[in-house]
Amino acid sequence: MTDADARPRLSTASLAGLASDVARPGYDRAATGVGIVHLGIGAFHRAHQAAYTEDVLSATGGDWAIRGVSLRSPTVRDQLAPQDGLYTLVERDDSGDRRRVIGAVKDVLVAPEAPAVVVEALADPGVRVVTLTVTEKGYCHDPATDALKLDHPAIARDLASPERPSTAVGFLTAALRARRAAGVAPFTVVCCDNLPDNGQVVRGTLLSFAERVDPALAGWIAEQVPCPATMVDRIVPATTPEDIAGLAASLGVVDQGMVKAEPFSQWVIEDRFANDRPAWERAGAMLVDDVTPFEEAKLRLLNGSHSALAYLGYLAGCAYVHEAMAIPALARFVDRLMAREAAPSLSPPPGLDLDAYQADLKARFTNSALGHRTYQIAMDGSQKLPQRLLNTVRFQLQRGGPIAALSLAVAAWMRYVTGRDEQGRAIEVQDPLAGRLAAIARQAGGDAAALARGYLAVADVFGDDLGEQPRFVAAVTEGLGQLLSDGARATLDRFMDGAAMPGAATAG
Ligand code: CS2
Repeated sequence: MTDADARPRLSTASLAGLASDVARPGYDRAATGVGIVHLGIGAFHRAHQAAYTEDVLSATGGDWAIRGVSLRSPTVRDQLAPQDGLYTLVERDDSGDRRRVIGAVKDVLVAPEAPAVVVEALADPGVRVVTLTVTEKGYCHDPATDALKLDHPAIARDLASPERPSTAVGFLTAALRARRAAGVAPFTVVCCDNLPDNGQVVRGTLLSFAERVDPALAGWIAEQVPCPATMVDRIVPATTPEDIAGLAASLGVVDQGMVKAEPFSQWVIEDRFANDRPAWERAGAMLVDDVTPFEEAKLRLLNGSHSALAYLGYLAGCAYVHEAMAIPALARFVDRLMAREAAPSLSPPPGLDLDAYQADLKARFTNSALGHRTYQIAMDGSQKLPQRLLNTVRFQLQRGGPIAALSLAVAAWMRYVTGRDEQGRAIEVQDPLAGRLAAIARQAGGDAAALARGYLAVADVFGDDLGEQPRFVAAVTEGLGQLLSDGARATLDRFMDGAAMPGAATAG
């Protein structure tokens, strides 16, 4: 970065000097008012919803600029403020890079520095849409039941001082309360996190929170605030210092806010808004009546495979997803997980060809230019497993269907969260339940059955039901035993050779 540091920063002033193949805002940024507040302005938002909004601004204009909010750290604000909010989206695959400068983000607020300013921004009558990417754990809900966790420390704090919130649901409530008091119409809340029925999750947590602050407000929200469901899809690995240095060398300006993504992108949105909305369909988004079948297909096929690749791949020594896909037994395992176990649990919407969808996913996972870390996907597994793998297990158990691959993927998560890799090195497990998961590992002391029992008793993840399902318990325990004694590569080889585990014996 020392070389790159001497170059000017990307900004309104340096924009004109960029190479002609770099796309840039095709509308008057200064004249565009804010219409969207986004909570959780990480790389995913900048590579996904902001890119769709950018296309809409170029196509139709309108006051749809985005005011970003970081709920925790000042990093993104500090990257974007010196750049007038501009950043480059690098679409990258093995054929090269396509670069676009995105101008849709007007500015970024840092919530912990000034919560009242964020409430005010959300209460602004010009804001008609609030989008969120706060990750699964950001809803502070029980992933097994979807209920807001009232004993979550941040929720308890926000309920005690609702006018100085720190959580997404706290901010939404404070802002809606201010809008209602001022006679301003509510905004539409658009959840863009990978949760099943994500509109319902945000609505449920919002109502449960608001009910405790002011029941009349909760009634108003129930009646007036639409929370459409969405399915969001684009692989967006974390930006590295090498990415920034490489872009600086090719652009001639330093962009500390750059994001990289695969070329593929999809957004399916339930068309239910309180007032007007950006014409996102002009940018390729699908506006539909029912998002559920798209969301389930994506969670169970894409994200389910991703988590399996992350845990098994990490254990097998692969830093990146494309490396995990290069292990033949693991690539075949993913095939089997998708085709035999996950796909039959889905009711695809008309026009969605599940076979073609799976083939595309496998191609996307082999993108070796992107550099998507298994460690990044492995994070927060306790919040991801239910919708990615366990709901599929439930479906298959009910009909006596195959669960072998699903069970091995779950066992790999368990092996991973013990916090030791196959060489005995520590894994820094990032998960809201990390402490509890580590304590279970310590207690079980390497005994597969005790370990599986301990983890299956975590109801936040497995509900009250799955630990009582003998087929699932047996398959997970056997998989975990093999992973502990033989390692991921040998376990996968044996699994794919068919000398399989109990789950495979029945129907599968
Ligand atoms: C990934 C997702 O990090 C993860 O858990 O599975 O972020 C995935 O890349 C996106 O959902 C793709 O749309």
